[in-house]
Amino acid sequence: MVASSASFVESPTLDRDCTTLSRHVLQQLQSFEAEAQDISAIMNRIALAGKLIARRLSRAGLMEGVLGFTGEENVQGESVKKMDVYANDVFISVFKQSGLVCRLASEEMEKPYYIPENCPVGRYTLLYDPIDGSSNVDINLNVGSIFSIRQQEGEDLNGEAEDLLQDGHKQLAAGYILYGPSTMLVYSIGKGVHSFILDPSLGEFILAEENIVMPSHGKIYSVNEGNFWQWEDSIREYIRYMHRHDGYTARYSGALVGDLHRILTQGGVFLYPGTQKKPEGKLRLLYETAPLAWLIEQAGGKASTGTQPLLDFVPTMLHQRTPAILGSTEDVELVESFIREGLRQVVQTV
Ligand code: AHM
Ligand code: MG
Repeated sequence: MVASSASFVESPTLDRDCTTLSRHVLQQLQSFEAEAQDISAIMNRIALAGKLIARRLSRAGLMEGVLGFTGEENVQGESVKKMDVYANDVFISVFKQSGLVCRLASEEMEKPYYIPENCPVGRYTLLYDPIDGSSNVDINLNVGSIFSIRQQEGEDLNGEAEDLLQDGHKQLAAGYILYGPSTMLVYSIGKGVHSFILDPSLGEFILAEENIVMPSHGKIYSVNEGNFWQWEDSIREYIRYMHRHDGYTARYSGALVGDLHRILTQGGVFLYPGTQKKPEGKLRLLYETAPLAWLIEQAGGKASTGTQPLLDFVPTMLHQRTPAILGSTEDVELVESFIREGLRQVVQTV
C-alpha cells in the first residue's frame, strides 16, 4: 500500500530527522521580518563554521600543522594554539561576504574585526571564543566554540566598540558548539534552549532536544581544585562542605563548554572563582561567561558572579574577566551563601 502524503508528513521519526537548525530558528522567531531572517542566516553561518572546525578537529592528528602552539601569545598573554588561529579565521571567513555582521569580536583578537561593507546591511556583532578549552585539542579531548550575537548600537566611529560594554541582557542570541563524540550545537534566542546534533551524512544539525530544562539541583560540582590555595576563604569553605557531605561528586575537564554541557543536562554547578593570581577569575565575560549565563538562565538555572547576577554585570573593557558560578539554582545559591558569609565576616573584622 502506498502511504498517503498526510501519514508521511506526520511520521514522528521523519519529522525529527527533518528539523534542521535553520528551520528551527525560523519557527522560533515566528516571523518573516528582516531581523528574523538575519538571525536565522547568522545562525546558519555559525553552524557552517562549526562544521568546518569539526571537520578539521576530526582529522587533526593526521594532518600537518594542526596541533601544537604557534609560538605567539594572544592579547590575554596566553600561548596561542594553531587550532585557535584556524578557528578564529574560519568565523571571519564565513561572515566576511555574508552581508550579515558588521564586526566580529573574539577572545583571540585585541580589537574587533570590522567588515565595513556589511554595515549598511547587517548591523550585528558576533562575539565568540573560537576554540574554548584549547589545551584539550592536542590530546583528542572535547573542546567547544562559544558565540553571542548583539546588535551594534551607534556608529563606532573610533573603532573602540564601546557599545559592547553593556550587560548580558543585550544579547540577542547565544550558544555553543561542542566538539565531542558527536558535534552538538546548543542555542537560545531568548525562547528556551535547544540542542542539535550534526549528522555527518547529511551535513546538517538536526534537532536533538527542544526546551531543555535543567534540574534545580544536581550532584556535580565542577571546578579546578588545583587553585584551592589561591581562593578566598569562602570558596575554600564551600569546597570543604562539598567534601564533607554525601551526594556530591566532582567533574572537571578543563574545557568549559563540555563541563557546562554536563551541568546543563544533568544539573549541578560550574565555578571559576577569582584567584590570587587572577582576582577576576580566568573566564571572559563577553565571549564565555555572558553567553553561557544566558543559556543557563534560559534553561531555568542561575548564573552569578558570586555577588550579583552575571547577566547584570557591565564590563569596562572588551576582554573583561568575571568570576562565574553557573548551574542549577539551588547549587548556585549554595555557593553564593558561602560568599555572603565570607563577606559578612570580613565586614565584622574591619
Ligand atoms: P581558553 O578559552 O583559552 O581555552 O580558556 C578557557 C578554559 C575553559 O574552557 C576552562 O574552563 C578553563 O579555561 C580551564 O582553566 P584552568 O586550566 O585554569 O582550570
Ligand atoms: Mg575560552
